[in-house]
Amino acid sequence: MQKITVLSGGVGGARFIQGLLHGIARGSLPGIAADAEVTVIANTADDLWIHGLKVCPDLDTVMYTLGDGIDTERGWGRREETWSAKTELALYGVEPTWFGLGDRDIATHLVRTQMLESGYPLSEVTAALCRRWSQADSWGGVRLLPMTDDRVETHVAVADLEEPSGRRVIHFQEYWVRLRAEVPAEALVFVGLEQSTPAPGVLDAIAEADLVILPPSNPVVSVGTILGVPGIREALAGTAAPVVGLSPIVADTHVHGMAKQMLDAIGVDVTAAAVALHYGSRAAGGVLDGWLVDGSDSSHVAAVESAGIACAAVPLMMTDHDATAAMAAAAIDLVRPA
Ligand code: FO1
Repeated sequence: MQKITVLSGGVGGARFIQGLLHGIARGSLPGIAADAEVTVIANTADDLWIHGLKVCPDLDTVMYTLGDGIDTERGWGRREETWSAKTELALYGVEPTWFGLGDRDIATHLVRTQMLESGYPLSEVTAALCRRWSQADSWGGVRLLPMTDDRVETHVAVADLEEPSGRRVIHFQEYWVRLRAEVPAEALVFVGLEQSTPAPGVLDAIAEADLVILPPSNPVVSVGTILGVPGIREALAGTAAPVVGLSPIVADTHVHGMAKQMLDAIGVDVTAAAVALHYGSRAAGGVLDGWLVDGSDSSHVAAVESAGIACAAVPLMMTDHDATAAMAAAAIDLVRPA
């Protein structure tokens, strides 16, 4: 039984996983059998407590997407959603009103919050929630793990002239949802990350994998935070599996989300090559054996290769499951033993 492990954020990662599962089912991935098992290690640093509920956007986006409950327009939250509770909260004048919890989505957060408060770790809560969503044909036998059971939150420092320090630190969700990432992120703080430990099953999923994939999720606040959990980078450096990534940066900008603003915040150039070098080649103590860039970035291939990372330029737009499966096939081809 072949094991594929994917380190994923939310929307982009979930879309990639759908294409990967499509390719496995169709047998279009070189050397990958139709019964290959996929484990997803999801970012939890986007998580936040809001209105007394624990919300896990990246876990829920992967869960709803593979479980066929996602709203495909928004890319997050439930389809056929209603917003009565959100409207009532606003009528009570309860803040924050900028983060919308749909009525169906709230049920997920109620189950999660009750279980956490009863002492269940996030990994067991996630497994319990997935018992419902894994019934869907589109689930593809995926095992979904949080990167850690510990509380980790990405906070963003933004300029604020009313503050004596000239800065204010806000939760990542406020930066993304309320400010729409329209102001520079001056610094990032990953609260709790250094003290966190990998959730049960995470290190084994990397050590026992036949292939590890870094999908085109945000390299700083999604894949970057997963790599920041102590022990995970070491597990990637040590696994016998080849590790291959796909660039989230195409033609010097992000395809969606806010990767540009996040890379600016940590001083990494917003190019397909710079992100590969940021992850680092395995030979030089980093994590990558291979890196796919988009056709429009073929000029970056040489720089990536000279860093000791195999590289190819292929179309990286996940326009449909076939296109995404072709990306997965190209990634596997890049690192497959000859
Ligand atoms: N994104 C928005 O732009 N507006 C929202 O009101 C919003 C609410 C929300 C609720 C639950 C959830 O799981 C995700 C939600 N998101 C919302 C998306 C979220 O900000 C993103 O999925 C990730 O955190 C960013 O990668």
